[in-house]
Amino acid sequence: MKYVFLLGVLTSIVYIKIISRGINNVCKTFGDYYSDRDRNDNCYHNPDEFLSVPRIIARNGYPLETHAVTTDDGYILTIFRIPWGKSSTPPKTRKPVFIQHGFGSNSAAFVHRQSKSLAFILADEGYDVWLGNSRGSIYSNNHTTLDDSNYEFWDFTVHEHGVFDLPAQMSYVQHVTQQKIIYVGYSMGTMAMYIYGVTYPDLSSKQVDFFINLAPVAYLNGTKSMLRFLFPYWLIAKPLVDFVTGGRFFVRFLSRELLSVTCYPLPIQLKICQIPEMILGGFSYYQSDPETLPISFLQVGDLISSKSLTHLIQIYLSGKFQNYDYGFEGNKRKYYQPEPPLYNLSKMKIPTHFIRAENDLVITKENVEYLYNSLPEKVRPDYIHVVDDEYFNHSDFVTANDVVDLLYRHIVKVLKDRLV
Ligand SMILES: *[C@@H]1O[C@H](CO)[C@@H](O)[C@H](O)[C@H]1NC(C)=O
Ligand SMILES: *[C@@H]1O[C@H](CO)[C@@H](O)[C@H](O)[C@H]1NC(C)=O
Ligand SMILES: *[C@@H]1O[C@H](CO)[C@@H](O)[C@H](O)[C@H]1NC(C)=O
Ligand SMILES: *[C@H]1O[C@@H](CO)[C@H](O)[C@@H](O)[C@@H]1NC(C)=O
Repeated sequence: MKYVFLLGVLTSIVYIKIISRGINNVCKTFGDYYSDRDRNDNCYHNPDEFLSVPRIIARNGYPLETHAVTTDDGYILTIFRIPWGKSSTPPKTRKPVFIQHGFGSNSAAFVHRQSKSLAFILADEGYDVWLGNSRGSIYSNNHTTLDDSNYEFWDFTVHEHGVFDLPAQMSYVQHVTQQKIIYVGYSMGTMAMYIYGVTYPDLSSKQVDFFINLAPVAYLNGTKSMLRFLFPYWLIAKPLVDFVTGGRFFVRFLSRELLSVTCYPLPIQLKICQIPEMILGGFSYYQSDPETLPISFLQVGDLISSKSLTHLIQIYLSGKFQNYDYGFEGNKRKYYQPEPPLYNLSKMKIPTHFIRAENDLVITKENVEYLYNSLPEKVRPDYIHVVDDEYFNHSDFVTANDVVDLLYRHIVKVLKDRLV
C-alpha cells in the first residue's frame, strides 16, 4: 500500500516536472518535449509566442517600418514593411511584394516561423515586403469615428476588404514605392483581390503587376471541409453569437494564455488541439513542425467579423461568387434587385499565378479549376501549380514543416522568372 502511494507521488512529480513550462518552450523534435526541456540542448526559448509582429520582425534581425492607411469608410489599417533583407545593404529600388493573410488571421502568419517565414525569405531574396492586416485584426482595429465595441464596426465582410481596404493599401504602397506591386494572397486574401480586381479593373491593373494565388478562392461550393455540415446551423446561431460578441468572430475560442496551457507542452496536447483545424483544412500530422507549431498555434488566429463567415457560407451554399445576400427585401433596398449581384470575373485585368494543394479540404481542385476557367484568357496562368505533396493541406501554406522547399522556393522562382 505504502509503495503504491509512493509510486503515485513519484509519477505525479515526474508528470508535473514534464508539463511545468520552465524556460525553454520549443524543441527540435516532438520527442524532446517529453524531456527536461530546460536541460535539453535540442530545446530553447523562443519569445515569438507572445510578441507582436513588429517585435518579431525586429528580433529576427530585419528592418521594419510601420505604416497606417485610412480607408474611404474610415478604418485605419496597419501595414508592416520589411524594406530589405537581413544581411544586405539597402539598395536603390526593390520590387514591392504585398502579402495578404487569410480568414481570421493577421500578418503574423508570414513572420512567426523564423527562417521558414515567407516575409523573411522574400526580403532576403531582394524584395521590398509589405504585410497587410485585415480590418478587425489586432493591428487594424481603429476607425476614425467608430469604436471596435460598436456593432457597426464589425459590419463588414471580404467585400469591404476588396472594395475599401485593398484600394487604400495598394494606392499607398504604390505612392511610397513609385512602382507596381506584386500581390501574394493566401485563401481569403485571394478572394479580396478578385473583388478588388473586378470592382476597379482599370485602377487595380495600374497598381498591381502580378497576383500570386496561394489556395485561390472565389467559389466554395466544392468544399469538403467537415465544417460544411455546421454551416446551415451557423446561419441560425449567428444572431446569438452577435448578441454575445457584438459582431466579432474569433477563430480560436480560448485566449492565448489559456491555449498555451491547454495545448502545451506535450505533443499529445498539441495533436488534440490541432483536430479542429484539421477538420477544417485536411487531416494528417506528418507536416507538423515540432519547432514552430507551438508558436503558430498562439500567433496565427485573430478577430474577424461574424458577418464575414456568413458571407463565405452564402458563397458556399449558392455556388456563386456573389455579394452579401441580405434577403429578398434587403437586396432590393441595397442592390435594387432581389438577388445579390455576382462579382464578374471576366473583368479581371491582373495576370495571375495559381498554387493549390491536393489535400486542401477548403479550397478544392474543382473550385480552383472553376475559378481558373472563369478568368479571361489573358490573365489566366498557363497551368495550375499543385504543391508536390499529396497530403499538403489548407494550413500547410503557413505552417508545414517543409513549407520552404515545397512552396516558398517555388514562389521565389516564379517571381524571378517574371522579373528578369
Ligand atoms: C489605435 O489608436 C489608439 C489610440 O489612438 C492607439 O493607442 C493604438 O496604438 C492604435 N492601434 C493601432 C493598431 O494602430
Ligand atoms: C459549383 O457551382 C458551379 C456553378 O456556380 C457548378 O458549375 C459546379 O458544378 C459546382 N461544383 C460543385 C462541386 O458542386
Ligand atoms: C461581365 O464582364 C464582361 C467584360 O466586361 C462583360 O462583357 C459581361 O457582359 C459581364 N457580364 C455580366 C453578367 O455582367
Ligand atoms: C495539416 O494540418 C496541420 C495542422 O492542422 C498539421 O500540422 C500538418 O501536419 C498537416 N499536414 C500534413 C501534410 O500532414
